[in-house]
Amino acid sequence: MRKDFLWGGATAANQCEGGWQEGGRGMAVVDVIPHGPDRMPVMKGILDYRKLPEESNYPGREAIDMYGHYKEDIALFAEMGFKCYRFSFSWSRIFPTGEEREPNQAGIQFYDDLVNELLKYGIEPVVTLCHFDAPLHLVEKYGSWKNRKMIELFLKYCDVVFRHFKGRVRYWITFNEINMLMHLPFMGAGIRFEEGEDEQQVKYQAAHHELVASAMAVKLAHEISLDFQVGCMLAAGSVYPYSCNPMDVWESMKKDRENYFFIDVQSRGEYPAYAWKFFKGQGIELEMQNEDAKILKENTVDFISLSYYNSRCVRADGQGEASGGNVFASAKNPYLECSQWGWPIDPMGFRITLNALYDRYQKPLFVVENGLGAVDAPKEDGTVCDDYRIDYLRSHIQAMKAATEEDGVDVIGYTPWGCVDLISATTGEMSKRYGFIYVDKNDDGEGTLKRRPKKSFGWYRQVIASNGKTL
Ligand code: BGP
Repeated sequence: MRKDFLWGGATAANQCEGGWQEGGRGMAVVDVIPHGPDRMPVMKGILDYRKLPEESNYPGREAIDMYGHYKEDIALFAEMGFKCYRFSFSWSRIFPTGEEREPNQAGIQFYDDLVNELLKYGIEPVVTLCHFDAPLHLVEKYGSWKNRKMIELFLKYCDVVFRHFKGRVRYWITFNEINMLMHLPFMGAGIRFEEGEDEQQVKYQAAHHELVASAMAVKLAHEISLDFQVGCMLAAGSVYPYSCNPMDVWESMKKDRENYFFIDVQSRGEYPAYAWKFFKGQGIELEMQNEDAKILKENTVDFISLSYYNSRCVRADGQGEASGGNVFASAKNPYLECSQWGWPIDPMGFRITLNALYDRYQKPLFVVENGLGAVDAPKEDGTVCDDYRIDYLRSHIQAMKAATEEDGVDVIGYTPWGCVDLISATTGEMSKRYGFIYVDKNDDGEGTLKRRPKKSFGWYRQVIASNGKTL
């Protein structure tokens, strides 16, 4: 691994920060996404959160209260030897409605303190600008990313944080898992469908707005500081053909392109030919402005960040058993074991995915999410022996090492997801844990929020200390 490899961990405001009414923060979409059976329909934008029963429970509102615990959490990250920490700014903490002229000083102050705390330990901050938490006011007033107005509001927010954190934050990621917009449009981009709306049309129009906003953010960042590195972020995982039947192979190529589409625009700077043909075939007509093509072309990303949890698999006949895996419908791959939540476990797929992305884009890759969501059962004395998590991470780090050392892929960092236990995005559960640090809280929201290192904590510390040699 490179000497300056960025070992660390990742979280996001929407799943760990809490403090939803502290310091003048405005409401964000995450505050109205409930736990329980209504969660999926709300995240998909087909159930209006305003119609939810009053007693609904919204786990993101308190989450693990990192707002009140960040010093303690960062001290633990430092103890593990983190070189970097990926987290997100909550847009509505800085601009509570998204429309204020001036930022909320208390919000800026919170991130000042957090960033300074990281720097105190020599931990490089990696900031996601928007991770599943569009300001709710903008959803209500403009329909969120359906509306081009969002570009200007997003850039105002970027302008403030880029200038304010210049010299302290170097790595920026525009939109977390930008392709999630296609699967969970409300969570991903604040999109709620109205009766009779053509969902595909709406989603691709919103995607266009995000893609232009992302490119304009790259432009702005580079104008403000030559030192800034700005990346896109893909929910990655190569799609395998179920068999060598050419129809399965073709189907897998099409499925891969549904995801590559976003990065093709953000990294190569233009809509790929297959996308234009697809839009035509589907009757999708995008409203674009004259300057958009130039903006996209001239402001491509500096690096490509990605999450990898599992590979996917597809068969053209649509038959056979289905499998889970982060809302990406997939055929069940008979060669792979699955996690307790039905997500396939495929370290070799990680190597394949890294190679595929590097072949396609030839830009540095930053793995900003990877990990195993599992139930942890603390013993009487509170210790958690999470060998299953260690096994998952070990095999994936081995695969990443093979991709870099044997295949020549340029990977600049690795930040396992949910380095401290937090709320699951897809299920809203606390019991789907990823962390090296156990947080005492259950799915009903009860617990002391006390933090405690798990067995994997010590294991990961020595991985970092040996730059990935001791696994
Ligand atoms: C990614 C998200 C994260 C995180 C992760 C794990 O899609 O970027 O926010 O939640 O998936 O998913 P889950 O929490 O559903 O297990």
